[in-house]
Amino acid sequence: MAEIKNVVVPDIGNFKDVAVIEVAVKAGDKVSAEQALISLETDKATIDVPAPFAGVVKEVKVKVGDKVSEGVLIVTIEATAGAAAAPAASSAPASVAAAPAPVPKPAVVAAPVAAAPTAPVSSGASAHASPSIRRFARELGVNLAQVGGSGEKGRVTKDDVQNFVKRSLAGGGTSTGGTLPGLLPWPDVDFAKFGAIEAKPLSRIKKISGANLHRNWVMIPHVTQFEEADISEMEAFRKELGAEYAKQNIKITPLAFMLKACAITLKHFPDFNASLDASGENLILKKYIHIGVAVDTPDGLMVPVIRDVDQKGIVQLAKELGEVSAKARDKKITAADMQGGCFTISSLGGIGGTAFTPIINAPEVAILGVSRSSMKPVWKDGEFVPRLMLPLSLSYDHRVVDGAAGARFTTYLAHVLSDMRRLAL
Ligand code: CAO
Repeated sequence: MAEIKNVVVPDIGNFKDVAVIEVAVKAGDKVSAEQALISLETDKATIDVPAPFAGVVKEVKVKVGDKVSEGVLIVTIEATAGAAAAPAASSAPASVAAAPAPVPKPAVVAAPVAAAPTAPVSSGASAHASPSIRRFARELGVNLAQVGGSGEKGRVTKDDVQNFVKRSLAGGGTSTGGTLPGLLPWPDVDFAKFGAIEAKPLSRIKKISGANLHRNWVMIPHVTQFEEADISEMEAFRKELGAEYAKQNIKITPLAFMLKACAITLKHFPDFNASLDASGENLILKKYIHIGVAVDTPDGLMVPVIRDVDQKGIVQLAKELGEVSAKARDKKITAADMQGGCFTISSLGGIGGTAFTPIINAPEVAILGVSRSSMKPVWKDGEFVPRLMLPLSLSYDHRVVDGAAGARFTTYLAHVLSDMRRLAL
């Protein structure tokens, strides 16, 4: 005959009178070994108490809100014939009907702490949920950070996860490209109620680049690192070179120097000249340096790629830059011209601004934003001297690049730009 065994609160360290925050089973439920029965919460951690063996729950002896300590009876379970105690407890006695069944090691997660206001991304680690709910969410591929918690103190419950999945499946396409799981739908406002309006359809390029930008913004945990490079010497040289090549109709802009400096820096930091593969588990390091350049056209943004930048000189790069931007603006650019990039430069220096946060061009790892240079007083050798400073904004994928590496990259890049000799290396 099947035995009915007691399951008690196992050793949970020094905690006493711990609150039951979730009861995951009821009488009649079939449970498997290790399945969570109840969740407990201390001020430091959330603990799942798992079933020590498979069987059918006969009685549940606790309810949400009860306070329990080690040894308190939680449930009774009629063990499935032949069910062995879970491995963690296999050496303990399991056959005496009235004796408490040995309970496997409880699953513990640290209690949530408030995420830093600047935390670039949430993987769900800061969501308030018990280990069993975390496991449930993981099995369904749900990011807990996106699920609103309706439980006590904002805790995410099983119902919250299920409702989230239902909402996500029901959230079909909208004019804004689909509702992201957990987000409110785009506001549908009758603007004409407030004054005259005119509808202007987005260009084809804007629609394509918009969808890409949206995906990249949502899927990549961006961090932007800012830096200023002293380009006083570089600018003097650029002007000289510019006068020389004007006759050949080659315009030497700061961007040609930026391309070269980035190629040198990418060589020095190979993890930036790389892409995550589709599985997200491998970084593909590239042995070539092709750099995309964002070009503003009347129809929208295009990013032609300049190949083997490390192997070309400033004049050649300036020439190619002129050619590709003209091609983009004349709508002659092909899909092949925009493929194969390892890194992107987006320069708004010809327009203005002091800094911005560019969006990474997936599957690249980083993008450099360049703003307008300006003369600034710089403290040098005991006095302020006027120097031409170029603002740089590097956005990088924080899954691949650590903050320290991001800062090293921009520092190195600024160094290369301020020391012309390094461009020749
Ligand atoms: N600081 C100061 N002046 C700068 C500068 C900088 N960082 N960068 C360029 N300039 C100057 C150039 O020297 C040039 O001056 P002159 O006409 O007096 O010689 C002027 O600004 C215009 O430069 P340009 O725009 O013709 O050339 P470029 O090589 O700097 O840029 C290109 C080429 C194609 C990148 C640019 O035309 C462009 O389209 N920029 C916009 C990119 C963009 O939209 N990015 C945003 C993407 S996210 O939406």
